Amino acid sequence: PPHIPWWKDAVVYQIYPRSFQDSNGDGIGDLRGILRRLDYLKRLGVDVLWLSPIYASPNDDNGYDISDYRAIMPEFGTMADFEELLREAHARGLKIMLDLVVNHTSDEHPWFIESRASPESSKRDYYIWKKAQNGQPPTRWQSFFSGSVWEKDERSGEFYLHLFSRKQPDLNWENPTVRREVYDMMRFWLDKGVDGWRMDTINMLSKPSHYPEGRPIPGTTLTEGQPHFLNGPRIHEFLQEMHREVLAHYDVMTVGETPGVTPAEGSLYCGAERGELNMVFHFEHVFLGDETAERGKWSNPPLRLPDIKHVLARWQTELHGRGWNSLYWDNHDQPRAVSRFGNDREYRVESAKMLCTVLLFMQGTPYIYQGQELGMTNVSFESISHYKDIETLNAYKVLRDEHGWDDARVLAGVYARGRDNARTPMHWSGGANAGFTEGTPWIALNPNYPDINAEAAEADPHSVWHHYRDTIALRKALPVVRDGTFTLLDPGHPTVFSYIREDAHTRLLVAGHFHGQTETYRIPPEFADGEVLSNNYPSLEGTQELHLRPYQAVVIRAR
Ligand code: ISL
Ligand code: CA
Repeated sequence: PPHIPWWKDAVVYQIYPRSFQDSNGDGIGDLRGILRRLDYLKRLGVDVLWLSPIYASPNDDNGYDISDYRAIMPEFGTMADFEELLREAHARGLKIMLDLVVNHTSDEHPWFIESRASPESSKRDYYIWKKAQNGQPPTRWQSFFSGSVWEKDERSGEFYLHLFSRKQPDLNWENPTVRREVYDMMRFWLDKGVDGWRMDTINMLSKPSHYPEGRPIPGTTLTEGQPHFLNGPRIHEFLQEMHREVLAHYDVMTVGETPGVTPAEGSLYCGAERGELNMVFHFEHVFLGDETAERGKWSNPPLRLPDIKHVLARWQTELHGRGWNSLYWDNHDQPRAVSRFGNDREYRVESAKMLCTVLLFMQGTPYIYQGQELGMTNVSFESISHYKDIETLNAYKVLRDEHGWDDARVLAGVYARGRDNARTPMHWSGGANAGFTEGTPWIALNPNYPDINAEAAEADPHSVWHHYRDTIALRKALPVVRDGTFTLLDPGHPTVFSYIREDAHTRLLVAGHFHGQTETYRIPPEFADGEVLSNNYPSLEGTQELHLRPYQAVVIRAR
């Protein structure tokens, strides 16, 4: 039989350590907190834990701004804590992936401090410095976190590039010494026994040799630089080098975060024979409509299910047999999926389960973000003063001061799409601070924790949690989910997402209803008398004409 890499059978659980579990009462989640919850994760049935960054950081962007790649953030614990966590995870058969953030460092990293000290510094070329032309930087590209991507350094009068905040200067991947430093650092962690990497903004590493001006962004003096820095000229060369130098020598899994990548581009990153990555996170389903909306995601353009289905189906079919998909709805940068794609009020439980079913039965490696297994929801804090996320706070200022949006309009965007929706503390119990901390949490809790929490969910056999656990177990028992083909049914249907998974032995029909009304839905005849393997309702009405209840989801095996 062909060799099947372990990560094709794995289910990954993402931990945002700051918000997962505090162990010492300072209000900040930490490594010993994660240690305390390993048995919970084992009971859920996941295989791999991806930890968002745990390294030393001034926390301008909650750890995505690293000041020492080989040290643990003191707020999260010590290296001994990390080694214990890794040991205890492995003892339970759980693997641990770390976040590799090497497009940029913190401006407080010693490399940047030295680089900035003088144009003659031996580290100058570790970053991307440009001389001013008539006092101006090379382009007017907009940063992901608002404002220009160029920051003037008063000492030399030169500008440095930062695609994210000004405290996240971009590394210069053209410099072979930088690449060697990164590879050494990766070996440092892999030699400790780390099982893989999630690679932050990995398709932005290779910058163009010139800095052409981008398309103007209406209503601003800035331009769109993304076409020039996404999937840059040497990106595949760099990743193949990283693979040759480092990854090929370890049995690890890799997933690249690649905003703006299409299936054709994606298969260049994860094509089985290319020696780059195992899989990528694309953003086509979560950024739908943002491109053309005024002020992008903050306008929260309406979603159309046929568009979502089209995107997901294309990734399924175009990567089948070529690369490998990652499957996700939620992560630490996205609003809670049950609030965005489901109904977080009267059908919260049903819709959270439905989203679980349609996601986990596609081909690929699923990623579950902490709290998703409880059906945790978005939060609406009453004022901006409760928000912590740099992207949200910067956008708030720009939308008010430069675009003239009133408070209510900006907050509507924040409520719908802001990153802090996903970053409120994990709900462990209905007790004080949801069992997250005995101190004051670093960010306010979602007030619905008395109803939505892990303790209650584990005790209730009809909870979202049990649906996740059962669905994980079911997908593992059915090789067709890993290997079979994917065929989308009824692409234009406005509220039902249904598809067929098929191999030589098994045919499965998966159908999820994205609406709060009952819908009559006709299925192919061979499933009419099929076996219902999964259902988020106690029963299913109809045989060939299904009467799908609000947010009902079923999996039927043809006899
Ligand atoms: O968060 C986004 C939209 O709200 C994305 O545009 C995001 O900035 C992009 O996907 C890159 O994200 C990653 O790198 C950032 C960090 O802030 C994110 O948390 C991380 O996932 C910079 O390191
Ligand atoms: Ca703590």
